[in-house]
Amino acid sequence: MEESNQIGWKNLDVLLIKPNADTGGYMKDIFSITPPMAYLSIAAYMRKFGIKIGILDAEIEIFDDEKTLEIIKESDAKIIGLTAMSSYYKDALRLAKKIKEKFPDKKIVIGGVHISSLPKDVIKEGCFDFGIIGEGEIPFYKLADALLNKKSYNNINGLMFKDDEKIIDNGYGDCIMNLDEIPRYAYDLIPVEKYKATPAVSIEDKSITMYTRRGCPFHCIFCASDVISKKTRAFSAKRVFEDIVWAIEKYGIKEIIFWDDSFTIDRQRIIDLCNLIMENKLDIIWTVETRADLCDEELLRLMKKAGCWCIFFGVESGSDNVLKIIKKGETKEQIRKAFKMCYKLGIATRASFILGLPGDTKETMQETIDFAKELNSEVTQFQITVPFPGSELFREYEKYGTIPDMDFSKWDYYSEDAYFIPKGLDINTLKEYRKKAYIALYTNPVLIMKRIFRVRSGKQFKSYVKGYVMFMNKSFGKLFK
Ligand code: B12
Ligand code: SF4
Repeated sequence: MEESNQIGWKNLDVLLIKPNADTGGYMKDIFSITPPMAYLSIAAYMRKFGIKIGILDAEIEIFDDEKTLEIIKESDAKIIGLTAMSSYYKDALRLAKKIKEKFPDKKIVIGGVHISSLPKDVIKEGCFDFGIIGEGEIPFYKLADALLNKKSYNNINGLMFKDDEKIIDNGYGDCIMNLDEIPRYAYDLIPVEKYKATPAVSIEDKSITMYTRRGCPFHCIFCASDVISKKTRAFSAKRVFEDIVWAIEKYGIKEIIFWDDSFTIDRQRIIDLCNLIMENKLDIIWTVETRADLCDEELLRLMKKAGCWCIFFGVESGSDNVLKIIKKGETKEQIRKAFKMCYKLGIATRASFILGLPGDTKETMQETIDFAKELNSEVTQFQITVPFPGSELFREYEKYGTIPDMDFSKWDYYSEDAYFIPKGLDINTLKEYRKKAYIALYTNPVLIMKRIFRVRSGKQFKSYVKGYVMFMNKSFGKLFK
């Protein structure tokens, strides 16, 4: 097995591990694997204070648990960090149990969206020594400092742990208000060249992922975004620009994938960033994700000139009533307008729709399919609602419907099953409508031709063909089971 660690996993105080995923194999099929942004940020921050820290992404390295345990032994790290979204929690739990068994003296700390959503359930398991709730940089640094230097950790904000049988809950951790204080993300600790986004998202071979905001001021009921960051803030335009220049110089990067949930929240920041890119004639293209109501023609025109080739919109529904119930805070008209602007300016779009949302009926799901056809985005995806822990929908699902199976490891937007059934609907109807939706968008020659005519470059075309073939091979068959 080829080893590609950049700095080695030896002589460490702390080792951050992304466990190999036993579960979530389907996600692996569809998505290529993306860098662990949480670890890049935490490691960058902790290194500032002299903590020797490493990152092991067992998924990208294709290391099984036995190999991971070997690396832990070699690393000599006293503290092991694990991260988990809900779908991957079982993997973190499995690995934590093995670590505890083999190295009972190592302290295991879990952070991320799952523990922040269901902290007590996780701590009760007993194999994690500490949980960090919310953003990790400050609380984890304080905890590591305390453990390594034998200080007290009892009062660190953001910490949860068991003291005998009592659970100590110190609430949310402190967060860094000025994000520019976080040094450049520690990309040097991961094998950057191995990560690659799926073709529908990225068209260049050399791309890199960046995340330049924290928190979202909106509160859509199906989303768990605000479980980590309670305060919204962003890296400055100057800082983002410097990071792009660095990525170009260090790795020859040609494309940036900004994963921010709503990239254009702070309009002026984006204007400043676009101007910096253009004034300095950076040879870079980029893609973003944002909301339709945060777009206007002047801003989009500038973004296009500065290299933005594609925007991903979470449209969710074609029913204004459902959009209201899910607290999306947008209307169909606003969405329509944003897509028209993109097409006029030559910016490609990706659109995501959710079927089986609270309030959905057969009629509203048909409206969603019709709206998807009307928008006819270059790439359209349909999910069945997943009520992820941390979302209002998870907390209050009984108001809107039922959850048939609480095994989170199966929960995935792209799985063949349904994990939330709105009142008045059933699993088979949801599956039937998703099938109908994909047939409507992907077998209609007129819609396909219109999309082809909108393609702007050979690279874009090649990437879409690759994406379609991948999708057909890996997913379409499953949808029709
Ligand atoms: C970017 C993103 C993605 C990207 C990249 C993910 C990645 N590899 O990092 C992509 C598009 C690939 C993605 C995919 C998925 N995502 Co996603 N994603 C996000 C998003 C928008 C931002 C996450 C991020 O990078 N933040 C920036 C970093 C710096 O912050 P962070 O990860 O939260 O980490 C901080 C803390 O959580 C904490 N922390 C985290 N880990 C650890 C570990 C330790 C030891 C410590 C101390 C602290 C700590 O400290 C960090 C720094 O402050 C969030 C929404 C949001 N705003 O949080 C959804 C979100 C995390 N995703 C979500 C989901 C569901 C998914 C999918 C499962 C979707 C699906 N297929 O069904 C897939 C999983 C694919 C995969 N294999 O990872 C959900 C998770 C809900 C839940 N309860 O699990 C969220 C919350 C969005 C939502 N719908 O509600 N996602
Ligand atoms: S779906 Fe998007 S806009 Fe809505 S709360 Fe989540 S991140 Fe914010």
